[in-house]
Amino acid sequence: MPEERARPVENTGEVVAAAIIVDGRLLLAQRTRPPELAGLWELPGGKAEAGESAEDALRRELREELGVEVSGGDRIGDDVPLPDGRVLRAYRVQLVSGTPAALDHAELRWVDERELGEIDLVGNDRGWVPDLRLHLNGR
Ligand code: 523
Repeated sequence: MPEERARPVENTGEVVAAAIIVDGRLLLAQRTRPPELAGLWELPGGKAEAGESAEDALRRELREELGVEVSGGDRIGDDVPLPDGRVLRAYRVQLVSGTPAALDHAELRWVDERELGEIDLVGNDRGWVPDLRLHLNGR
């Protein structure tokens, strides 16, 4: 029996998300898709490719989505398991060059601690808010 092939494809990779903080403000990006997430705000990022490190995925995704160069990648917050089997992880990264532009998002916004508590984040990113607050306050 072709049981192996009948099994649904399980995605085991990582989705990376970037916390970029400049002068006490965190960069958020407004999603355009899928329809159920359109209009909600997220830490920008995306799916790591096979064999790609989280740091490389962050650098590639932010180059593609924001037109900036970043470095670093210290973890923030907890892992978020996604329904497709992937895991979503947030990382603190530093802007190296460029000014973020909404190349793949509806809009970008720099939020302070108060605004972070008020903006409509995608559900998956909401658990990171307490840690993001600490970063906005302390560093
Ligand atoms: N999230 C999410 N929060 C968040 C990111 C970057 C991603 O909840 N901060 C979710 C949304 C999707 C999945 O992770 O369910 C993949 O993210 P996506 O769609 O931004 O990844 P891309 O850009 O690699 O995917 P394509 O649109 O297919 O290019």
